[in-house]
Amino acid sequence: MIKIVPLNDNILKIIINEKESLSFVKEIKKETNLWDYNIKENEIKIIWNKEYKINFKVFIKDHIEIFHDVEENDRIYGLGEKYARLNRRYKRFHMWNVDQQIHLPSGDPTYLSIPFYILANPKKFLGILIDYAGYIYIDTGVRNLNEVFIKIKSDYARIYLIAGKNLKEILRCYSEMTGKPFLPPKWALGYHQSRYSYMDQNEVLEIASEFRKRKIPCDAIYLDIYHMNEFKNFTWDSKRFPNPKEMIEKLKDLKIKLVTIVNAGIKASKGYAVYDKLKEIDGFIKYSNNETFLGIVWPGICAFPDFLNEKVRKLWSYFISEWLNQGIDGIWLDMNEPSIFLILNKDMEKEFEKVLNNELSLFSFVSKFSTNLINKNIGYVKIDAFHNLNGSKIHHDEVHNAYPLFQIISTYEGFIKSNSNKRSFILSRSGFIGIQGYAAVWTGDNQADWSHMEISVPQLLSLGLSGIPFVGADIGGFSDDADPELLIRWFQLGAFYPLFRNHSDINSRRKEPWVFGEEVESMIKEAINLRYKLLPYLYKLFVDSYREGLPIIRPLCLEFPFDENCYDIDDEFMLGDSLLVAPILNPGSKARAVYLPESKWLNLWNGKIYKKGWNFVEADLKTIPVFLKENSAIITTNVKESAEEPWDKITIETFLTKNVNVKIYDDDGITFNYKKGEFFEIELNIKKEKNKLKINTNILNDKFEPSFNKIEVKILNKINIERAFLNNKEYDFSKREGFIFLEFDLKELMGK
Ligand code: MIG
Repeated sequence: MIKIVPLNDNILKIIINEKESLSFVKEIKKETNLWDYNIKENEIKIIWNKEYKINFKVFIKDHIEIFHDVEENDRIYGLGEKYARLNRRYKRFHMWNVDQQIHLPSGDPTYLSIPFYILANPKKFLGILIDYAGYIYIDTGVRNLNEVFIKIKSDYARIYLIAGKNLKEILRCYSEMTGKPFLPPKWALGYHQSRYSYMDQNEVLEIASEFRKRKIPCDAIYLDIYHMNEFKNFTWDSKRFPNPKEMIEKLKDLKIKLVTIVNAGIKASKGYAVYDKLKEIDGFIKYSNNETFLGIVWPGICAFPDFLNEKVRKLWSYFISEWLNQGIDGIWLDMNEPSIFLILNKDMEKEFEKVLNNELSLFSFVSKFSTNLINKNIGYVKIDAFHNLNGSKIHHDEVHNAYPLFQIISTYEGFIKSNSNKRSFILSRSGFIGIQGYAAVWTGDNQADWSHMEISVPQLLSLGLSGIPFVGADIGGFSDDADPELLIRWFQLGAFYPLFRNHSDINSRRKEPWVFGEEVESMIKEAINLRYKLLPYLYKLFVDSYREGLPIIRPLCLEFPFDENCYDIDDEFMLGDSLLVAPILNPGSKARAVYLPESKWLNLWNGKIYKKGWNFVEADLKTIPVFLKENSAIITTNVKESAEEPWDKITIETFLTKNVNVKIYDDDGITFNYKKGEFFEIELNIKKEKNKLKINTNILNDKFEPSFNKIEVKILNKINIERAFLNNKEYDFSKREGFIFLEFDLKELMGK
């Protein structure tokens, strides 16, 4: 049975075999007459606003098969973190969270699944969202060139079509349906240092003071699994970390936050309070015979909390809050696909002891028993087990992809329980539709290789087009050894990742900013400094993201949806709507070709101005090509050692030929008071009229006293100004090194 329900001007719902089931979508219903549709047996024809046409064929078997047509010049965007280029057309994808070790196009599925994509050409923007957390297969043009083929392993399906006038409108609608992104604390926008593993408390403090000594900004340090006792969540290894309280206090003095890893598997051992308490409420995933489902992960034999069960979420949020109460600032959720090395059986137990005693490597162990795996990859085991969803039994197959989401929501509740007015920071590897409301995402175990750095760009851009803005890849590559050039280039790119984190594997050479000596360090430091300089601009982008669901880094097609030249470009991107970044992605390259869309662009490094089209741009090892769009601006501040520090002075750096509008936003950076309106926002209009510079300000909200008082306007292009006006009164300006500056005092402006 197929049913069609237009929900509002942008959204139409297709129901195949109506059934009450888990949903990840909030429906917003409003009168609409923009949708025309027609169902004839298994064929559906849909027209939106008399403009966009799409036809579906639906076959209902023990699973559901759907075909829809694709126009010749349609691109397909989205589908989460897949290892594919930005345009996902002519590929095959599996939606099934796994611990994927192959970070190349052949490595599919990946850690996180988002069954949402957008068909786009300059005359059509149509999103398709499949509201189902079990296995889905999507063929974007292999079987039939001009057709998408979807197979849903289920006997029911709910599909939403989202139509909009451009890509931004689709993303706004998507985020209204699935949740707006959370606003992180300011510190989370700074630089994060991680390693698998900083082995003890002294090493952690050494790393922290190293940053301060070298005057390299840093906001967070991560503890990987070795902080735990026997890899048990929410415990400390008392030999390595004899005095966590003292360590945390010292880190606080250095203004460095602490983020600790938490794994999904719980060591199944009586006497371990976390296990006992979960067992007490019957809170683990179970086999059909009601026994606890067990698998092998780092701690050995593990049970898996049933996060679909509300009681479990409540208990877990309590564990999280107690853990945070020690002064821990962030939670890093790993292995939550869930990743399981092997399903346990009796002959393995003895052998696994050897792994725990370091007599056998985990990989030899896993390959020995790999007949148990669907695929040779770790973490791709079949979980033939059940959950308890509001009292009814539901097979894991039906909810697999949403398992991490429920864990994340419960972790978020733990933050609220610990301090109801403090913003959370959760970093998760796996996730599903809606994760953007609660957590940031990193792309897992990449390698120190140029190809992995390159693919991270379309990967992160696509996560943004899938509603998830706060994303990053491990800078330098997680496993294998980086060389100096790769590390420099990756830091230069990573300074623009929404999540700016360096992490590395236990078996790889270290990747902290200073590991290749002074010269390399100074170039890396410059990249980190650039990030801190851009924080006010970046913070405003996070606020826009929270308000509108927009990504922080954006493919060119998002900003220029009517310029088809932009549609397949994924080695350049926009940071917000003003900056275009063209990273160097190859060894030895000291220049590259850069496509610049409409308008003129100013090279931030040398002030050179470029025209629309393909340009050849030089970039020595110290430089990443970055361009400011004509009549736009960035907001910068002086570099500080941490992102929480007051901005004191703001500089609006603009490329002005006519007219620029710019907004600056500030709040306390750590509480939810902004939700009560306690933020500061000012809008400036900067105009060049012949030889006159005219600046008009408009305070949009002043219920928070901003962390800066001086605002300076700096014009980066050479123009001739003879007189300047601030809010229609003649005002002093200066000319230094060929640039025009105008500086004013905010308090004065506001008459305070
Ligand atoms: O099986 O905790 O992706 O970031 O360092 C590997 C150890 C487990 C995988 C994560 C990686 C982390 C590592 N973890």
